[in-house]
Amino acid sequence: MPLTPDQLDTLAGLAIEVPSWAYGNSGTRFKVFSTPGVPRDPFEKIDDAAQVHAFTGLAPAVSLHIPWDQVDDFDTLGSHAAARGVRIGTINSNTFQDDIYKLGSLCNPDAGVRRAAVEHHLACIDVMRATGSTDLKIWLADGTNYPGQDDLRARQDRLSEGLADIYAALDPNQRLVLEYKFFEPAFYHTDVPDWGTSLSHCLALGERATVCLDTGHHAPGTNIEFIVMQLLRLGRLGSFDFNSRFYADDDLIVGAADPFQLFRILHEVVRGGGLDAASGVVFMLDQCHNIEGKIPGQIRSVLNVQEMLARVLTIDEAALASAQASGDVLAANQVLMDAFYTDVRPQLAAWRVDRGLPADPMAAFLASGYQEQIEADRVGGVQASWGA
Ligand code: PSV
Ligand code: MN
Repeated sequence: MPLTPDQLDTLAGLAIEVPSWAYGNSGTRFKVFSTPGVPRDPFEKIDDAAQVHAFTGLAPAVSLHIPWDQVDDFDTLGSHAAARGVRIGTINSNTFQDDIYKLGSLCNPDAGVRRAAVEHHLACIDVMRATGSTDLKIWLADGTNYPGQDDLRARQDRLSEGLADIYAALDPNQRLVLEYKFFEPAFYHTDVPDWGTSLSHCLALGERATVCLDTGHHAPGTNIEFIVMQLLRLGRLGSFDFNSRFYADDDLIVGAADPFQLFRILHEVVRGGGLDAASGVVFMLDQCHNIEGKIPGQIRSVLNVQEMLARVLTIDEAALASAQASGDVLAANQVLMDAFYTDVRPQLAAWRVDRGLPADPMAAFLASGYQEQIEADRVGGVQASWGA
């Protein structure tokens, strides 16, 4: 079924936050390859992110990582973003790169280190105040490598104390978003390994604490759409970190590894009201482009989300409900598959043209000369890279 005008309007509400770190160099522990024209500071990262929005109309916000994106004056960075037609989105804290955090941050056995980690989050809240950002996203690298290394339960108690201090410092219009990950960099256990742990802490903190679901942070075979459904049902899905993976936390382009999984996830988003502005669900990308172009990689990513959402919107929900009610297993499955195999691309191209956007954003960006320009202009200085 083609998309109806109403469904196209729903699609128009899709806003994706792009991560500042996607524009810098990144790699694996084996090698970080250098790409000409890569930004040298947060201002240039915003410039590149703004290109993604200009060509797709899908990416009005840029997520920052502190201290990677530390600047002297965040008011100026916020104005720079506004001048480029985008805004600052989620602020991500980083307590995983200082030496003091070797044994953890909020869960560290040393009270002084725990205090430093809380202070870092308070500094992030100041950045939010300066930039108008409303979400503080916390992902902790905390965990242990060896059984017996530390007291699992004591670490949870320390975590809950630290989170409470941070939550108490938020302004009424700000939220805390707690991201979980079942492994890495700790290999025996992590302190926030799953959505249940994240949710328990959020419930204890208060209603402005929600869960961040990074699609790459689950064991292979996990039914992620079930988690999406449950968190939406409980009103605690704060945000997505979209990416895709074949093996571990690969941070590849969303929808590249398993498009059908993205379709199933987005179906639960739609069913659970996650597209409504009132739901507060933030659609963020958390990706790195190690070998492909950074800006084209981000353009492809936001288009993948839009395209898969459009396919979801073509689902004949009435036919699905009736097949489900009558226990017709194959008919119900067929309704989903028909939508999944619907080619919405020509309709999306026409929809873009109606809104003054290029029919083919990727081709338009490649023809724009922007990439050649930044390669010529950005000489000297130090290129930004993952962790810098
Ligand atoms: C951790 O793997 C993570 O998903 C967190 O969201 C970090 O902020 C991000 O990756 C850093 O790339
Ligand atoms: Mn993430």
